[in-house]
Parts: sequence; structure tokens; C-alpha cells
Amino acid sequence: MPIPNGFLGEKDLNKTEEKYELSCLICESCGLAQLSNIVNPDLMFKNYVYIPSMSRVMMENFNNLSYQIYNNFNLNQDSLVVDIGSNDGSLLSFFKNYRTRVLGIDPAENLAKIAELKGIPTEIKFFDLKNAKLIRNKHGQADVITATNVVAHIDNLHDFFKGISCLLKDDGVLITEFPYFVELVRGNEFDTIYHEHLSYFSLKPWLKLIKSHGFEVLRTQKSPIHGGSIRIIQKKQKEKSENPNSKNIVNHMAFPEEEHNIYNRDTLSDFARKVGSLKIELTTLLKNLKRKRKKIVGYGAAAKGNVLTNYFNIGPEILDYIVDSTPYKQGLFTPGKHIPIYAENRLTIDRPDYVLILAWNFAEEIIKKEMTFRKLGGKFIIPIPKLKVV
Ligand code: JHZ
Repeated sequence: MPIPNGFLGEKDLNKTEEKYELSCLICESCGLAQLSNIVNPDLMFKNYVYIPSMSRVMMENFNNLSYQIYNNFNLNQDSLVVDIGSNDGSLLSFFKNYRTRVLGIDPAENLAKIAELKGIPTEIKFFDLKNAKLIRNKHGQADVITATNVVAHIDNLHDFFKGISCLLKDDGVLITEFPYFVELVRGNEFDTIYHEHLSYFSLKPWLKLIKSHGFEVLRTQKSPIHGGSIRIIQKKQKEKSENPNSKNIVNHMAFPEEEHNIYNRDTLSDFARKVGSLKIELTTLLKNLKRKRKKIVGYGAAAKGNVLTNYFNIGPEILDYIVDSTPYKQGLFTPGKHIPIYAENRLTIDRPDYVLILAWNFAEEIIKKEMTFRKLGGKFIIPIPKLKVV
């Protein structure tokens, strides 16, 4: 697979594109699923084209998160909120409304510039213990650290947690949000497995990890974001012994990981088989439509879409182009399959017959937005969790 956000300019289309092994393994002891091969993070994250602010749903999620944190943890104008993987400052911009102090940390130079323009100070760095010490010396310790959709991207999670311990005040809170491995398996979300995501967490390995770094859970919440995520609010353990309340919080939650057998080989083999069946179903549908001379395009040049098109061998002979609202992706071509990317309004001008929603996690939002396309007879194909034409 090429790297999932490795979009290409026209001048690069004839150059050889690097491909990297992509396989996901699971630890039979702790239940953590991880990639077997790690791509140099500089190649993937220094110049990043993904921004969450293109989705209304994502921004609402950030708005709710900031409201929840501000109100539950008595923040004030002196409080420091640090966001790891702050991207273009989307989440921190909501904290700015509450007038807390904010600091973003992100290795993407292009996005940090945008965040700075919004008035969000950003340290252009990967987050690790060494950088956490530098940041603590410069900005002081944080009252709140947020890390949404970022832990999956980190190779050395132990060093990451040491960094968190160093940067977070003793009575501070750490909020993490990440796609939930149980939903990945149950929802056939194979295309979210890609080089940027090194780990696929369920609660069992997460709790083991945080406990080994002296953290305990305060609260957990499920959310539908990115095909099913979990938000975990945690703090440093005060005593050496585990807080009995923390144990209760976790025990009484609806996280039926064992019940769904997600650590079982048969379940995982079945998941792989289902992906194989989806490949046949979807490519047969698309080829039949092409035979009937239907015009098909894609919606959402998501990283996951690049995995799906490459793995299912769906190229520009099937999808004329992909529309995407992200300005940094428009005018480029997808990695591997070289499908051109245009702005969303191309749909209205061009009126294709079918739109394959590659950003299926935003299917509802996209369909609502493109009501006119549907009213004029256009149809949407949603590949995941189950192939559907609407
Ligand atoms: P989306 C990203 O994955 C990258 P991707 C990252 N590695 C990660 O961890 C996961 O998220 C969780 C476009 N769009 O969010 C915007 C429209 O054009 O599914 C995006 O390019 N119109 C950080 O890339 C794409 O679709 C719209 O109305 O798989 C969605 O990408 C909407 C809603 C989206 O993430």
C-alpha cells in the first residue's frame, strides 16, 4: 500500500511511488492489535493534508468535548489546555471561547501555521518525553491534556505516557478519544487499518497501558465518530493502590469485548473473510454499473478511501474523480490509484449517476448536504459497514 495520505501532484504521477507493507497483528496476551511494519512518521505527518474541520459532525464533537471539560473540571482563565495532535487548532479554538490558555502540539508545519493564524500557539513537534520536558519548561504544566485520534499514531506509547506524566499537573485530567477496535471488527471497517494507525485499541489493552503508567479512569463514553470511538477521561492515581471506584466505573460499562469474541482467531478470520466478500460485492456492482454506462464518482478523499480503492483495485477507469471539501486535497491525485480530486461543487455541475461514499463514516452528513443530487435522481453507494445503495 502507498501511504494513505500520500496525495500526489500532477508532476509526480510518473515517478515511482513507494509502497509499504500493511499487515495487522493481534497480541494474544493483551489483546492489542498493531501493525507489523512502521513507516517513518516524518514521511506521513510533517506535511499533513487531513483536517477535521471539514466535517460539521467532527466540529460538533469538539464543541461538546470542550463544553464537557470546561464545565466538569472547573477551568478558568489561568488553566492550560494542551492538545496533542492539535492539527489546525480545531479543538482548541473552542477552548479559546472559554478564554482558557491553550497550546497545540503537532508535527505538521503546514497545519501549525493555520492554527497560529487562529491565535492558537502551536509547538511543531512530535510528542514524547524529551519534548514534553521542553514544553513544560517553556509553558508550565497542563490542567488538561487532550489527545483525540492521536494515540493510534504513536509508536512508543510508553514514552508518550511518560511525556504525559511529565506535562500533566498531578490533579490534571487526560482525555483520549480513539476508534474502538470492537467496532472496527464488527463494522467491517478494514479500511481504517493503514500505516498512520499503528495500534487498534479496545479497552482491555488500554487499561493495562494506563495502569502501568499510574493513571486511572474517571469516565468513559462511546461515540459514533469515525465508525465508533471511545472517549476516556483519566487522571493520575493518587495512591499506589487502585481506586476501587475506578474499577467499578470500568466493570459496569457496556464494553462487551469478550462477549463479541474479538480476541478470538475465528472472529478475526471471519472479519477477513467478510472483507473479501465485500470486495467481490462492491467491485461487481461497480463493474455492472459501468457496463450500463453509468457515471460513478467518489465522495471524500479520505485516507480510508485510499486504502479501499487500492485494496479493491478501484481506479479512475471506475471512479472518474473524487470530490472533497478539503482545499489541500483538491487538484491532487490519490496515492496508488491516481484518481483526481475536485471540489464538491463538481457534483452539481457534472451530475454523475452514482456517488461512492468513501468517507462512509460521514455518510449521513454527506447525504444531507447533497439532497439536491438525490432529488435529481442521483444515487449513493455506501460500502461500509454493509454495502448499500440509497
Ligand atoms: P475522514 C483521518 O482519516 C486521518 P480519514 C487520521 N489519521 C485519523 O486518525 C482518522 O481520521 C480518524 C471529506 N469530506 O475524516 C473530508 C468532504 O469532502 O473520514 C476528508 O477528506 N465533505 C487523523 O482521512 C474526508 O471526507 C464532507 O461533507 O480516513 C473524510 O475523512 C465531509 C463530512 C467530509 O478521515
